Amino acid sequence: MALRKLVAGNWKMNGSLEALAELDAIAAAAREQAGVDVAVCPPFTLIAPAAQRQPGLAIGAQDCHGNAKGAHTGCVSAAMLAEAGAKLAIVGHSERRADQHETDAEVQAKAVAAIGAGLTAIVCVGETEAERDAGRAVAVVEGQLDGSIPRDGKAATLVVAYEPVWAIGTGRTPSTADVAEMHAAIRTKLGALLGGEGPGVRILYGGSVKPDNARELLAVADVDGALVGGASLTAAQFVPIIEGAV
Ligand code: G2H
Repeated sequence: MALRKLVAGNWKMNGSLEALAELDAIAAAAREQAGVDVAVCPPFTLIAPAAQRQPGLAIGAQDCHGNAKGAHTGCVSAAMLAEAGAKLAIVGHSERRADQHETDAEVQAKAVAAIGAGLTAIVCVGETEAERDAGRAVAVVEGQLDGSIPRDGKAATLVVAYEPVWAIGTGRTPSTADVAEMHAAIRTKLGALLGGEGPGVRILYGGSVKPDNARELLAVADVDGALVGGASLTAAQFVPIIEGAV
């Protein structure tokens, strides 16, 4: 089943009020490519000004807390993000799984909280290079899905992003055959976990997506979009990727 593609930018800990000017051309490209959904996920502090600057562009967060409120210094709830203008939240990015030691159970709680606040949750999974070299890539990702996907997830508000850890920010990407194998495995697993909702959940590829490889990656079966880091920071690089999704 061909799903409507989603191209989401993850600015990570980059950007500034001045850099929000990039959103003007990105929003214009999103309007022009009406067959593609486009989102940009800047740091927390830029969500509200980004949403105010381009109300027609979907703005997302890069994380949220799994609880609705409470004594969690430095954290932000999904409802707070929604109030700031966010429409999506990335959860379980490998940088957070590594740096903040987030577990599958915590990622699942964050996804549940995001969806409960009216956001779309983008749940990230992906194997390390050592796991791939050991022939365990599919098993590792299946295990992450088992632990991280909300069991009542719905296709309308749940997205999976497959990001091999070794491809993030390195300029390296898996072969299209390896991407196809993994996305097919994820599709099968989503069917097992979510039943009839599984076929409609979009599966993004992420990891060194650039203007010169986006079209090829986005043409792979069951690749329903891209999660883009470094190349989403400027319209000059992000707009060709959006165009490559058509
Ligand atoms: C993977 C990706 C965005 P980059 O983390 O989520 O980053 O495109 O820079 O590899």
